Amino acid sequence: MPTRPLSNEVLQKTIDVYIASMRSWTDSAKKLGIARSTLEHRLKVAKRRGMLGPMPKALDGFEVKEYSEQIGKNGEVKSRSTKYSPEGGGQFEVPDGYKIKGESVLTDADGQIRARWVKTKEGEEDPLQVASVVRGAFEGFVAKSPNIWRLKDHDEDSLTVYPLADFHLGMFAWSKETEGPDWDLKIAERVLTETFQELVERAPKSRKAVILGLGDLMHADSHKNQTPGSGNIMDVDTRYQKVLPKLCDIIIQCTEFVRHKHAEVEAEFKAGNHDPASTVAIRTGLDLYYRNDKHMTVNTSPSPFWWHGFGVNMLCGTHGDGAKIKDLPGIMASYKREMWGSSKSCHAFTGHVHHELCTEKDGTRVYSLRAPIPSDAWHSAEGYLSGRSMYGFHFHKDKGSTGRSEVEIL
Ligand SMILES: [Mn+2]
Repeated sequence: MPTRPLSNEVLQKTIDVYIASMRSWTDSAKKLGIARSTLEHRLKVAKRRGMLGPMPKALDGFEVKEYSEQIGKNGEVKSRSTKYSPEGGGQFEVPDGYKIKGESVLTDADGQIRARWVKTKEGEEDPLQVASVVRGAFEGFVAKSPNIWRLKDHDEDSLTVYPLADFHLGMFAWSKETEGPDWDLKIAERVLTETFQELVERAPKSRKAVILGLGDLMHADSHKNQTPGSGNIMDVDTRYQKVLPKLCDIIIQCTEFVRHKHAEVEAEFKAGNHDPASTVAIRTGLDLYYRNDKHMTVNTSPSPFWWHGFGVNMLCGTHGDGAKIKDLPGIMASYKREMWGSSKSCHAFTGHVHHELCTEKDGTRVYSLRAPIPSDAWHSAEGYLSGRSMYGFHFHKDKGSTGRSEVEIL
């Protein structure tokens, strides 16, 4: 145990008793109720602190280091010189997380401690303390990776189609003007990826999946910020050179969610009226990104139509600005006669008008899908208001359509 330094108060009391007892060690020790050796030790400490004279008493925490007297011709004391130094360090405190392993002391001839070495080692870790430290470190941590686990028990006979329609990335909406939510590149990235993640989490565990880009994923097709066809000026958040790479990031992020959940994934991107040139870049970018992934196929067909046969199902997709919805069943039958002939359940997906519609003609269903974005100033002024959703459509190779998943954005 570390020794507490003797207080000046105790020493002064000892000196007083010692002087009153005519400097008798035996009497003083008896009166103080201490051993002679203790008395001797106290007097030595008192002397070092200058309490017994003839030098001035040391200040608290100091002791006499050197004392000298200059003697005159007649043997009288001419002057006295006293040097003081700190009486040694304060109490040693064990650092947090450490415990005392051992101690060594250096004493002088009088047994007074002149130096002390305290050996410490790291204390044994308290598991509860470790747990609380780890918990603290992760406070406020938001996981970047999705809560989607690679599945081992896929439904071998099922397919999920995830249409990505009308992101109009780069579109800018100011709530004060549109009476709807604010929208810009940053908000779009967050809302689109979070919604799509939820959609994938909710989808059934089909072995196969298709990411179907239905066009107008970009709002502007160049730095001119006009619609490529009619040249209408658009409200654009930022530079084309910034928006296109951001769109590729968002699509890759969405594709990664799908790649995690499903075993075999295809992606195909159809051009919209807003982004015919950018769609070529998106296809090329994705194709290059996944060129070494054997579970991922990016189809780079420049056709405005997507075709897919899956068991009894025939599926088709196109942006919706070209072929009319009512004509799509006929187009499916004419362009892909064999697929049409062997199918029993036919479905076509479109975007473009940003609101939901499902029409059926001659047994073929044609879906027009909502966009996941709010209205811009022009659509708002025209009163073109629609709800916002992202979808997944599910098919069984023998049973046809098995329903859909939808996440609404409110
Ligand atoms: Mn469009």
